[in-house]
Amino acid sequence: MAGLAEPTGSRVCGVLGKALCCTEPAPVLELGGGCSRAMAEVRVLVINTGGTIGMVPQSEGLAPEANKLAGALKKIPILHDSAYAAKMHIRLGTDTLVLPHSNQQSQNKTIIYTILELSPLLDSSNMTPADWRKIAKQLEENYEKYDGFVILHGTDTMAYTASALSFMCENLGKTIVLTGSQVPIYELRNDGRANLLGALLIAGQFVIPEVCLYFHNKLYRGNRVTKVDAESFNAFSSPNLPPLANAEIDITINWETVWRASNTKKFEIHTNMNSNVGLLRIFPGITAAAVKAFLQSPMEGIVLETYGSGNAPNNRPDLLDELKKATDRDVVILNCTQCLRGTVSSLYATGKALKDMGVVAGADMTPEAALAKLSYVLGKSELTLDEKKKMLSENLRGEMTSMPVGAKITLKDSRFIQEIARYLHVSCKEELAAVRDALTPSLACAAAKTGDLDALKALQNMGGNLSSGDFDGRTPLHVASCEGNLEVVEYLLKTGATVYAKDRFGATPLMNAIQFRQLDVIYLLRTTGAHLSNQELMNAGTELCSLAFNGDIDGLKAWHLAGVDLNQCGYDGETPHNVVKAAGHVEVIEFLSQLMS
Ligand code: ASN
Repeated sequence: MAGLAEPTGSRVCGVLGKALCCTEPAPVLELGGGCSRAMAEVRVLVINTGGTIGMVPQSEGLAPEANKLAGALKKIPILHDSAYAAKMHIRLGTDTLVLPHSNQQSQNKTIIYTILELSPLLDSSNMTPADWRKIAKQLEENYEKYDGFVILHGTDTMAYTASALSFMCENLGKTIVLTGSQVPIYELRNDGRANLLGALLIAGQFVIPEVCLYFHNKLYRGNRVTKVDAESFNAFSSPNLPPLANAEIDITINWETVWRASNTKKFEIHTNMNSNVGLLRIFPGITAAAVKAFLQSPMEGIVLETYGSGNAPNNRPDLLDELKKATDRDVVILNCTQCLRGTVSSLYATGKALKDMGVVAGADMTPEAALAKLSYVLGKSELTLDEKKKMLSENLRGEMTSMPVGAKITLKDSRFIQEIARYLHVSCKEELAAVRDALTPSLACAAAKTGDLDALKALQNMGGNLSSGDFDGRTPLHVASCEGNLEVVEYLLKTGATVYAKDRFGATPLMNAIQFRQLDVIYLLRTTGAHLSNQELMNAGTELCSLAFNGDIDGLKAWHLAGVDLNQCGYDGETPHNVVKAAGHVEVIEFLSQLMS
């Protein structure tokens, strides 16, 4: 992102498991030497919806105050580097701030963040699905303008919003982090500063294509959390999934847990959430009349919060009858446990009774995630009832633990890695995994270069992460895009490679594909949501004129496919069309004229 500011700072890398680049850090074996790298700039949008983090005491109690946060943050040195901001070539808007550089390993990017305040700011207890929609719309509108997103939100219903957004954001490729605090950021002792700082560092530096929730030094999958404490700073728990990241001395991302898309579709939002859904928690002695009343029309789906591993009384025909009548009326019932940990199963006869009447098993989903999923799936009016039920039982965004299909191939299957491990005298599982992780980026990049799909599959089967970058942050997707290995590009995208990975020179796979005029690859990357940055789009004019001058029609086609306006002027104010007319390349003149007509 040239033009914003000259890159400053350098750091030393080379230690096992440290964060090195914007995608997965390539774990490297400790070889003794280090490498210095310049800081790239990234943009993060902070959508402020309200919550305690920005509240001030008012006559009725704590409530959010509008138009205050950005100004206040500018006065907090750990959240704004005013000297750096003053040095930048472009003027920052009043709501744009710069995160200071830190000497810790955890920061390898200059994070410039803009605060967008929604109106009115809300205590999250006042939020409704209309507010989820409002947030989703902002994400859609700003998706291509920013590298990552932070959503400031009250803690009371943050788990519901995080769950809802995880479903509403389809084919997500960028990091979205919800955070907030238990004490306002304006107070002397507060958790807001640390939470905002951690969320910004993660959203700005890592491509974790999920709706996450960051709180008290931990990054969770948003649809796995529940608020468990109204008084502690440690307010959230993710009982059935370990954190995606831990922010200790370093921010360590648990890359194996990060959810990966398995398609090549573009980001879009689904806003048609069905409101005729609800949560029904059974309890000993619940009356059939209460259940009947709850299931009345217009109710279209409920999450039934049952005991233990999904059990409801099977000695209560009156109750079961009401549930049966509802499923017969096509009301969808999704079974979740009241327990914090564990999953719904048909281990007990009391659980099987529900399954037999067409109740969908919700595995280990939280009630918040189950409700949001129900609202999302029932909002898909184009689907049949059976399709909706099937979708509810499937793992859509990592919200549930699905049963493993087939045995997993282990490290033991790789003779090559084993040989290297033997040579290096490593034997325990962890050391072996470290060798694998250190070798995977180089091996995968080599396989991507030669188009060796089998080698890539083998690396993936043994648990290697095909999204890791090499020493220069170049991922297999960068390499395959340069080479035009379409099959490999497709495979990598389907196994979760991110199109937003930037190498140490700031280049994305899309930029690489343009440089090497790989038209098919450009098309596929674009379908998957790849786009050029504002800066790249703005700087294209001169390059286009040069291509026009040289009669390089494939080069022009590549930029066109990548979404660039071919009428852009170069540095001297000439359009590519004027340049090519002067140079007299007939084929290019025709191509540009066709585009203009
Ligand atoms: N009532 C507040 C909210 O959810 C609680 C908080 O943010 N800590 O907006």
